[in-house]
Amino acid sequence: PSKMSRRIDFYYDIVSPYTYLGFEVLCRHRSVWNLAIHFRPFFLGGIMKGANNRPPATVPLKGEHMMQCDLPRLAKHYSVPLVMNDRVVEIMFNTGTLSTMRFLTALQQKQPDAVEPVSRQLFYRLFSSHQDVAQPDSLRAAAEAAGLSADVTAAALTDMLSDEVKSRLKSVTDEAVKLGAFGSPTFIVHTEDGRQEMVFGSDRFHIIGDLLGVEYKGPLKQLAKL
Ligand code: GSH
Repeated sequence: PSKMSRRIDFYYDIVSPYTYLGFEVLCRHRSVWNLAIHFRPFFLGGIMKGANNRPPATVPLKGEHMMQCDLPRLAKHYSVPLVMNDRVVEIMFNTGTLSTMRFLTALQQKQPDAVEPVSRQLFYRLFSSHQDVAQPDSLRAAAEAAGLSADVTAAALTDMLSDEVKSRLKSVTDEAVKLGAFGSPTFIVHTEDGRQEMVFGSDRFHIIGDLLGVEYKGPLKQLAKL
């Protein structure tokens, strides 16, 4: 990142469909807005606990609206290949993403440049091809699709089981709660005059633009290479 780049810390969990939208749209703005994006994988379950929040879909009508209307509309608007179905819901609410986020945390430690492409593959697996993202074989497949070597992937699969990685994920999650996070995606926008502003949601890019002093010109529909 150049001296002049604008910094955004992106706190996220793969489990969240709105976060998939936010992740892709943020990455599309990297060159347009000259962003230095710092990826901060966290665990949304821990955020919910720490913030005493509940997933929005625990209100049945809201959950149904998100699944049937809001997310399909947004996927089209942002041109992100997200398709909600029962399999996704089962993974979101039953399997969860604790091991997924531990894997990304392990990668972050030794191979920080791998975090973005592997996250993209994991989002794609969960929300487009509707495949598992928790088992070691699934993590390996996502890492391979992102172009990681077998050695790097094997090391991360071992590291993710260590106390160090587990507590690192916990401390990033706690740090996010301290910064005011109550859900995903959470952006910490570093303003020109040195403030840090918390922004929640994939639907606030116009506000992020305001905070950075740049114009949001829409979702930039071109897809990142998978
Ligand atoms: N309006 C936001 C957006 O468009 O991105 C909604 C994002 C959202 O609902 N995220 C969920 C969450 O953490 C996870 S999928 N919600 C916490 C909350 O709404 O309090």
